[in-house]
Amino acid sequence: MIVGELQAKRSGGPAAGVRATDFRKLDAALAETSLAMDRVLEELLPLPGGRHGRVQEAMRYAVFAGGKRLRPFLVTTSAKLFGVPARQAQRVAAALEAMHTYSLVHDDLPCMDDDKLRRGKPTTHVQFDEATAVLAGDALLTLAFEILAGRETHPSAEVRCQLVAGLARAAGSEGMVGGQMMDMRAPDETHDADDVVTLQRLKTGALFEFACEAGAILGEAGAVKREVLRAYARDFGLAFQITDDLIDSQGNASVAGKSVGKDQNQGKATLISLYGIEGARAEAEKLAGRAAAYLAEFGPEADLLRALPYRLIDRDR
Ligand code: GRG
Repeated sequence: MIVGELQAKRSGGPAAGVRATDFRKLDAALAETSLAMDRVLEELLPLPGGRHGRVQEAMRYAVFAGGKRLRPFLVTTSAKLFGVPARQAQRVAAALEAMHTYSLVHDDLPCMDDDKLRRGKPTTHVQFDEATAVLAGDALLTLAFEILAGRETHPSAEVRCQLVAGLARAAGSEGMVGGQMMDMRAPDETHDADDVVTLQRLKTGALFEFACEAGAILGEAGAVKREVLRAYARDFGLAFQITDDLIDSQGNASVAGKSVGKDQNQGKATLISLYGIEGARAEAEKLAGRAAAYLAEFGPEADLLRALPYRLIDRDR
């Protein structure tokens, strides 16, 4: 198990080489997922054609803008724990990436966060126009369900229904959309730490939870393993979000690939405004450790998942 070793390295212990090796393996696996995902998305996204080709161009622009493909990595890596065929996991991963991309396209619109830059490139509405960006987001959202419902995703209709229902719940008003609603209202309201955690768990965490649980759904795993993966994803997601906020607050646009300092300018409550930089960083470390510890249920086959939260909280350094 690598968790202890990773923690030892963090505190300057003797396992320095081990952590570097595990991070290297993880980086290689992330790069491999990214390439595989590009191939699968290339195949599943409609080719631009006809008088409506512009919306398909915008869908492709947003999907191939250079995202980290983290959610696909979580789907395919959790699916491997249950011996799920790669093709099935990749289809679910592609569906989730389509959903995630829709959320970013809409989040960047002038009526929401009004961002001009995403992943270091002009946002979709800047590159095309607002109406095209709204439609491209809508089409990506619906494409996600079309992929999940396809017979190639899993031979069992029951499993496909569970995937469709799981993604709908994670993305809807009790999940990501609900979190976005809270976020939109945030500057007008006061928030304590519990409110911020709820907001982040809905807005960012719900899709991560689905990503990890999807592997277990595909593998028709029992309730305990499903819940363990969800618990891992909840803490992982929060640690990830805190790190994203740290990057935003430190104003490094080249790391962020987007405009930074906006949370503070818009008066949004984050765990950084409540805990301070060092407090938030300590919280992210605690959550990363707890996320990894949830995976005690699994053996070394879960080592990449154990290393991932540590890798991600390292992004702001
Ligand atoms: C519009 C319904 C709707 C929801 C938007 C996810 C979201 C909700 C908004 C994104 C705002 C934001 C910057 C959140 C911080 C965490 C986050 C989700 C970052 C983007 O995810 P990454 O870093 O993105 O995985 P890449 O570009 O790598 O795919």
